[in-house]
Amino acid sequence: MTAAAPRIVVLAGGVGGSKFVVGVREAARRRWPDAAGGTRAEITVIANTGDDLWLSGLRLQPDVDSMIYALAGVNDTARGWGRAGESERVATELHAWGAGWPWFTLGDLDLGAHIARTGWLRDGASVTDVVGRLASRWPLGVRLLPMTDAEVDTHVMTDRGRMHFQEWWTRHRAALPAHGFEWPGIAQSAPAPGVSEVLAAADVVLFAPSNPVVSLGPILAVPGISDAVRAAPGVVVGVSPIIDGSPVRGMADACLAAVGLPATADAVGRHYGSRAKGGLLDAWLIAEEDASLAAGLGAEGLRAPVRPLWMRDLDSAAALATAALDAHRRS
Ligand code: FO1
Repeated sequence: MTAAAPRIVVLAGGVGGSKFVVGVREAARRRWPDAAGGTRAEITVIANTGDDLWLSGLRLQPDVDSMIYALAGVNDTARGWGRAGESERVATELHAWGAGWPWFTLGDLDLGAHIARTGWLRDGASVTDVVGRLASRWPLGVRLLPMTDAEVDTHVMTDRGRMHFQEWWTRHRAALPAHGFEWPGIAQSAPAPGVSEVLAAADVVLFAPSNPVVSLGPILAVPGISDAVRAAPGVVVGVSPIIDGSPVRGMADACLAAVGLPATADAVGRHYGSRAKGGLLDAWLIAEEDASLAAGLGAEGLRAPVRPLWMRDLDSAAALATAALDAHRRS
């Protein structure tokens, strides 16, 4: 990476991804401050839209909204999704009408975003435009791009048939045996405007410690994005979402099992692969608890610096982001 303020691109899912992006923003503010309390670094987040869904006539974008709410500091940190100080008057009415899903709650404040988004989409705006308009409400300090303008909602193949990802995740808590995931239409989709360009100009590309199957998986499955990462001129660094055989958060282990991958930091690192060998990463940050895996990954061409990966607060998230930004330096 150059000594000047860098161009940083982060591939990220929702809640875990947004914690990491908040850390990246903080790390950049500390190292490359500007006069206004922000950063001279350019941070672009490419967000997963595979979690998106239509419900009660509204378009929901859970990962985009988690990212916006966390960067704006209006997220519900205790529950892990949605807005802080939320109420559920409309949801109570919807449930009384038998509308929507009884296991999926649309908070009143959150509904404001869904209604605004759906209205703009109905008026003909693209997903990129809508994400930009939602993100402009607060000074987030990052540019937020959806991975694609196409609708490519995740479907899960289960013992009880095919269902939308949100039904499997939220209603069944990912406990229903799953055999795979599909993103109908993704093969015909294209990166959203700006995605290929920011990757081609990036000094560093970071893979957030997001779910490798259903968060980063769809981003990388949009035709052109994996190739753009492989061709990126800067360093590409991933952060393991698995520590000591367990997901840092969420139910990534169920997703990994469904695609036949063990929930280990080295299996996920190999899944992305080393750029030197046709894969995606130059370095893969693994936790101190997984230090014994570093040598094996290194022997296969994937450098695996061992760092503290837990994001407990802003300082630890910024320290992790700094470690990722510095991973190109030999240690
Ligand atoms: N997660 C839940 O566990 N229960 C819910 O009722 C729920 C509602 C919800 C509404 C809007 C939204 O943007 C997200 C919501 N989530 C809910 C979170 C979401 O299902 C997942 O955690 C993410 O999509 C996975 O990244």
